Amino acid sequence: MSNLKSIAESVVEGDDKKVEELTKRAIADGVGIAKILDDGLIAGMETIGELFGRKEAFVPELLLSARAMQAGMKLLEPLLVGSGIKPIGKVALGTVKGDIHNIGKDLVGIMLKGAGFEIIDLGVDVPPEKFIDTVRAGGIDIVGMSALLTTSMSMMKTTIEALDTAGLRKQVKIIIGGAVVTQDYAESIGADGYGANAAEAANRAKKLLGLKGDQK
Ligand code: B1M
Repeated sequence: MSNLKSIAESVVEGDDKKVEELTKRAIADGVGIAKILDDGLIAGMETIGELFGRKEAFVPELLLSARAMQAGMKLLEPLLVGSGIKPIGKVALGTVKGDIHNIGKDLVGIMLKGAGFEIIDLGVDVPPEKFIDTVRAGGIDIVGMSALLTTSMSMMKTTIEALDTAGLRKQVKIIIGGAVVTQDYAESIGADGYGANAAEAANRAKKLLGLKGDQK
């Protein structure tokens, strides 16, 4: 079995120690970071998600898998993040109110940091008022929102409307994403950009600020 497949399986099994060990080995072997993420960590989360969808896995297993994925992400983060360079922009990033999924958001944060952005991580279950307060405090170029649930998706629209009502909408670009979100949905609620995955989110963010979007 390839190391990446083992990483994916260990994420499914929720074995954080094994994920850590195998991720370390993959890094030492010179496997690309994007490959470790896509074919190892994310592939594992996708599998546990499918099992959950078929009622063959339950919330405790999902939590263990999430913890295992994060053990791998912790090792990849420093490799993705540039050091000592002046930020190219500031992003306020959060998972919207009613939604506590953080893995995709964190991954987007890591990729944005790697692309040179400073990140204000607002966490999960973020109400519109918190986005508003953060933008009002100044210095934010982009608001990034994540949603994984059909039920929390509409909170993105609510947040954009709230920013508009507060007179702050025009001073920021808004980018959204998450498993349930699509380009069409982003356009329909007046977001400026959509990312299908973390790398795309980073490219999109750069383009929104008029910077070159190409990304490793
Ligand atoms: Co939840 N969950 N969950 N869950 N969970 C999903 C999302 C679900 C699809 C599972 C399923 O039914 N197959 C389903 C949603 C169905 C729907 O609404 N359409 C679901 C459900 C129903 C629920 C609960 C309601 C379950 C319950 O309690 N009965 C509950 C809701 C809690 C809440 O939020 N209020 C719940 C809870 C949980 C756990 C806490 C157990 C756990 C989260 C742990 C954590 O985050 N710390 C969990 C997990 C792990 C999942 C799955 C299995 C994996 C999510 C994940 O981390 N994926 C998920 C099934 C699945 O997606 N296959 C599922 C990996 C991550 C890297 O992908 O987040 O999509 P993702 O991010 C991607 C892109 O979407 C994009 O880039 C990322 C990297 O490529 N992206 C952006 C994300 N944000 C972006 C922002 C951007 C741009 C791109 O711009 C700013």
